Parts: sequence; C-alpha cells; structure tokens
Amino acid sequence: MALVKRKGITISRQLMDEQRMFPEATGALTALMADLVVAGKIISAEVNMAGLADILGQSGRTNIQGEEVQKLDVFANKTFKRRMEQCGHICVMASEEEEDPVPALPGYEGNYTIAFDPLDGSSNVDVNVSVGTIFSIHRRLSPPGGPGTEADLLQPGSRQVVAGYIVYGSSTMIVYTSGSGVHGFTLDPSVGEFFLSHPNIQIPELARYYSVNEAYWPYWNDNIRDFVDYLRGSDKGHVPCSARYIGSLVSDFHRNLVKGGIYMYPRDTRSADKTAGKLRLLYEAAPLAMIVEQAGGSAVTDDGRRILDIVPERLHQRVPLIIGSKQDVAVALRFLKGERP
Ligand code: P6P
Repeated sequence: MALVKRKGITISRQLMDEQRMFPEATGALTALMADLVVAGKIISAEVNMAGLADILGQSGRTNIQGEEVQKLDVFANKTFKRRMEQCGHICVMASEEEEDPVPALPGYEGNYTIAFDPLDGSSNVDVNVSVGTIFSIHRRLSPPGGPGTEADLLQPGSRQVVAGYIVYGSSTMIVYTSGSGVHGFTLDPSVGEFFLSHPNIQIPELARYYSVNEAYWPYWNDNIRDFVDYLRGSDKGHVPCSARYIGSLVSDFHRNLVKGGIYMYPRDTRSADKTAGKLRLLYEAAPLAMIVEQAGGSAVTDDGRRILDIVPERLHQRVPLIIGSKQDVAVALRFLKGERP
C-alpha cells in the first residue's frame, strides 16, 4: 500500500500504516512511538518557552560527560525518562544524561529498549540556535518479562527497529525510519499534531555543504585535512561545498539530509578523550547512520568502518563520525586510505 502518497496524514496514521505492513505486529512499537511523540511535544513546548521561562542557563550540575548541564537538558531527560519508563513497552533505556542503564518501572517492562540524547546541542539554547533529541530503538535480547539488561542496549546499529530525531528549530519536526524509508513530520502547534511534511526523504548524492569544526585542523591527521581541503575546492575538478557548522548535530545533520551535505567529527589529538572523536555511538552516530542509509547516504568512522556494523562495548562509547551524501563519503574513504582523486 502506498504509505506516503496522501497529504495531511498524521504521524500516528503513518505509524499505524507501517504496523499494518507486518501481520505479526502486536501494536507495541506503535504505542511506544506514540508516547515518544508526546515526550517530543512536551519538550518542544518547553524549548520554545525557554526564552521566556526562567529555565534558561545552567543548572549548576555537570553530566557524566563532564559537560555543564543546562536546565533544559535536565527537563528533557526527565520528560523522556518519565514517558518511556511507564509506557509499558521498554525494558531498559540509556540516556546521555544518565551514567547507568535506566530500568522501566516495575510491572511496566516491555520488549524494546531505547537509547536517547534528550537534548543534543543544548549549549546553543541560550543563543536561540536549534537543538534536538535523538533516539534509537532495539528489540530486547533478554527473555521477556522483568527488567532489561545492559546487553539489551549494547547492540549494533544494524539491529535498530526505529531510529529518529526531533529537531526544535523554526518549527518542530520528527524525522524517523522504521526501515521503510525516512519520513519527516512537522508539528502544527495550533492543533498539537505532527503532519507528514517530508515523505520519503532521499539525501542528494552530492554534498552542497560540509559541516566540521575547523578549529581542530591542527589536531587532525593529514588525510582528514586533505579531504577538508578537497571539500573547499582545492581540486579544480570538484565544485566547492559551502561550510555550514552550527555546533548542533541534529540541525547540521538535518540540513545536510534535506539539501545534501557531509558532517564530520573525526578523532583529534587535542585531548585524551577525543582520541575516539566526541560523538556517542549508541544514541548519536548509530540512529543517524540508520536514517542516512535509509535515505541513500552513508555513515562511517574515520578509519573506514560502517557505523551500523560496530558492536558497542560501553554505553557512552564515543566514535569518530563521517556521515552524509553517498558520493562524498565515498571520496572521504579514499582519502582516509591515502588515495587522492
Ligand atoms: P564542538 C553538541 O555538544 C555536540 O554533541 C553536537 O551537537 C555538535 O555537533 C558537537 O557536539 C559540537 O562540538 O567540539 O565542535 O563544539
């Protein structure tokens, strides 16, 4: 059945249509996503109020990443945790803001896990730059019933059942995939509903933009430096890209997904904890990698591994990330091998 030909369909209708594609589906994943959408609406309302409420600014705490926790971070994390722990379909969850796995409420355990970054890029909130939530859903591996385990969370991205993000920008959008293409839904705040606005997103094969923090140039290896130079147009045969980097992964990724682009956060020698890059595998790189591959793009590490193949060893494991338009990621891989066009 044509899933996304009709206009004005809501995210709940899309989820129901996708559920009906699988006769064995019980509706648990649809119900889980419905609760996730409610969390997104609640966070969206708060983010859009941040300029008015006293929620701006730091909470005076630091998270396990050693980063200053913004009050909105705390709110977004609490909101997501609260919705997910009692939705009845999650057995265990991982959050960027939580050092250890978070179990579902006793008696509410289900057969899925979720890993999420509740408010990525939150340091941008005070300057009114878009921020986002990233989420990744897997089936539990442990026997049904009772709390899930850390092993349920440490699965490769290739086993995700749903991956997505919510971007709180000029409008609030949910972009997700359950393996049947990538679809974007925009919140109509007047009715409080997400409507299909970007059916079947396909990332252009060629990048128009490149997104990387060039302040780290001195700390990159020569292959990365030469590739960034190539993106800038040093090779006369290559149309130069425009640089766009706003320090908010979800926003940089979303622009590149829709317009064509490549985002990079390679490892650097600036500090010990950057030897594997900055971004986390479980709830940043892996979900965005599933989305970009479903949209026709690619996602690899700076030593050429496919992100979706990596088996996580630790909850907050970092991974270098090169993600975006297929042709430019392919050229990046050649540079990383020391080849030059
Ligand atoms: P840098 C935000 O903290 C984040 O995780 C991503 O959203 C963003 O792309 C990146 O870090 C920015 O990091 O080192 O360039 O400031």
